[in-house]
Amino acid sequence: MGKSIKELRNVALVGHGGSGKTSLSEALLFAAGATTRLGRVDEGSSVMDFEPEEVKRKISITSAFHQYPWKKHTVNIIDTPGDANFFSDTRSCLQGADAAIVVVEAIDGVKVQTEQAWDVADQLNMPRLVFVNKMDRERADFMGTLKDLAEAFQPKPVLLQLPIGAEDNFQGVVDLMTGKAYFYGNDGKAEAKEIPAELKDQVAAEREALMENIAEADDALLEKYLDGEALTDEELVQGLRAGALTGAFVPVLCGSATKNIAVDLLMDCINACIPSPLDLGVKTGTDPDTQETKESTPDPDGPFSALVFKTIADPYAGRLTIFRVYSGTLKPDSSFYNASKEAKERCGQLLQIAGKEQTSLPEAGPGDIVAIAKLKETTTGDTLCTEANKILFESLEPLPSVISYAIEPKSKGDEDKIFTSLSRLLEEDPTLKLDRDAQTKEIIISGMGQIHIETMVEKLKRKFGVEVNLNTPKIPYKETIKQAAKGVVYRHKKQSGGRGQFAEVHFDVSPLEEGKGFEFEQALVGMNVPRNFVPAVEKGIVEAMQSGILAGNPVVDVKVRFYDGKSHEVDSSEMAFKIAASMCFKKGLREAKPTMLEPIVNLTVTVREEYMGDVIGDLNSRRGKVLGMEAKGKTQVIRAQVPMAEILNYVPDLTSMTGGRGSFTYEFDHYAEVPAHIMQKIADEANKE
Ligand SMILES: Nc1nc2c(ncn2[C@@H]2O[C@H](COP(=O)(O)OP(=O)(O)O)[C@@H](O)[C@H]2O)c(=O)[nH]1
Ligand SMILES: [Mg+2]
Repeated sequence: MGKSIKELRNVALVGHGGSGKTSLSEALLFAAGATTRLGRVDEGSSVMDFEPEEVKRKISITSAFHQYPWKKHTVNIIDTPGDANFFSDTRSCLQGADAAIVVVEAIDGVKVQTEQAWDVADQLNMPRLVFVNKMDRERADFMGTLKDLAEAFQPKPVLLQLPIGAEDNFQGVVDLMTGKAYFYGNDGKAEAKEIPAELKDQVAAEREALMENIAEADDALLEKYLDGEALTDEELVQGLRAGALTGAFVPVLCGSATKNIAVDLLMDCINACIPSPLDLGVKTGTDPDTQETKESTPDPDGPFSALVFKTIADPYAGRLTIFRVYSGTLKPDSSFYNASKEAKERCGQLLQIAGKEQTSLPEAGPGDIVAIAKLKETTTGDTLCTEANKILFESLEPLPSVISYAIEPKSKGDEDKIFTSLSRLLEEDPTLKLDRDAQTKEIIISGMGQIHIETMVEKLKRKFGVEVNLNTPKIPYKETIKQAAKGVVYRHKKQSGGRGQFAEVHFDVSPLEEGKGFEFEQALVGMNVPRNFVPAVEKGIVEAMQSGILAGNPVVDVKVRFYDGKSHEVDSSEMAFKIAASMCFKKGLREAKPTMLEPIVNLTVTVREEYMGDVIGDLNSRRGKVLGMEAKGKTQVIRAQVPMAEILNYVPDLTSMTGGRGSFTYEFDHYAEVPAHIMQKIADEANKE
């Protein structure tokens, strides 16, 4: 299709999980003739939710791409996941769109994920439309939903339609712009009819309100309107577009995705009220060499520039990089520059993604969303450009991971495979983190939530044939001492026929400052111990330090002064001294008030004001210390220090405490002594093993 940039639209569907984004995508594609049957999430026939993990759960896990033609326009749609577990992908993919269609249910209206998506659209300064879906469902309440929207959001929602009927009786909508009533049959085709008598007054009032809203967004129109002159249809259409583009207001439409009602009107509105890449104008970045501000113009003849907002790991086709072009034209089999990685890249085919299908494109210009396979260096968030005209765009940072599991292969020996295949999955999902704990030796995988990690495990099996178990990670406790033990003596003596074993060592064992680790001082005088046994003594201590006397954790921050001992001409050996040293060290620990240390993290919790009391109370019960609070708009940021062991399960707990209106990040800070009663529990647990 010959397309012009002016007639190109890039929209992302966002909103809470289950609001009908994927169903609406299917309806858009079907109504525009881009698909031949209406895909259904419930029947697993959706072209957008095609990944097996999505079909199984009937939810979107990763953003999907498609496009449709409508009345001379080409529209790229990005169907994003609504679930908090996958919100990082939603955020990232919003960067590929020029506007957001916020899908809400006519039943429950605004939910947490609606707010979060709205916030990201704010952050990206993105125009949006609201589609009130599921008007056919029982309890559908359009005006109630509108009230909900108006209370929750700025810019203000402005009605473009009124529904005709609701629930079982939802038949269509009145278009307030044209004053026409559209009734829909089972085939999704509209028939224009008289406005039902009972709606006439409401239509007149809402049309007046719409005109006023449009006029208010434009000074010239406002003047005319205040003078009592009616705005022409053309003025209304232009004013509506202008107001929607500048974000003076947010147009609200309604319908039913699964019954395909009023979806064609939504498509008209996407054409009419969403910016083209030309409307967006220049995209600002920086010159990586001079750090000066630089701009990309949506000109197909300019230098090429693009932002990568998603990567897909495919075990067969390799890595797939998805980006949005801001300027210039890219051709297949050409080379370009990755300004973020400071690396040259070469591409083969340019691909357009439509659900799970990929077709090759002859070229890609401003506004296009394109995929390239097998780039070497490029990852999500990178800016692509030309080496002669370098530019760097800002991109949203991936959200920090908040939940960790220890991952182990089901079959022994698959450990390396876990690492190689997981690192491929990490490429497509920057919120996943992989680590090996130096102390516990566990492989730790971190992510956004339990379902996030579980779907990753399923993908690992499906894509790479690796099966794993998930466990609660072990806490890397440490052991140390609180006071010195002077003159600790241990004699190792064994006489079992033939040559015996004999060694005696005298130690002072004393605590060191936190973080100092281990210090060994050789302070022998006289010839009681031949000096060639000293290294064996140190080795014996170092080995004993691997496993403390309380619960077998590594011992830290201890000094041993080796000042005397005894030896035997025949029976003393390195082995004997090593054993003596190790036993003497343990004896010393026992006499030196041994204790256990646990990792403490710095925790930052962001919650709505009204939940602050509950969250702080809960932190106290987790042995947390609240360090401070700070108000940020309607939210409070709480900073606290909490033992790591107490926040292993914080994700679901915070979610249930705050109805999902809370988030947190944490990072390791220091080690601190474990309270005695808890120490006993840890020791009992460890000694059971
Ligand atoms: N009755 C009714 N159900 C709908 C409508 N749109 C979606 N659904 C159902 O709502 C559920 C969630 O839909 P889905 O498209 O997966 O929502 P998403 O999570 O926002 O992508 C599915 O069971 C759909 O069949 C609608 O307009 N009317
Ligand atoms: Mg979905």
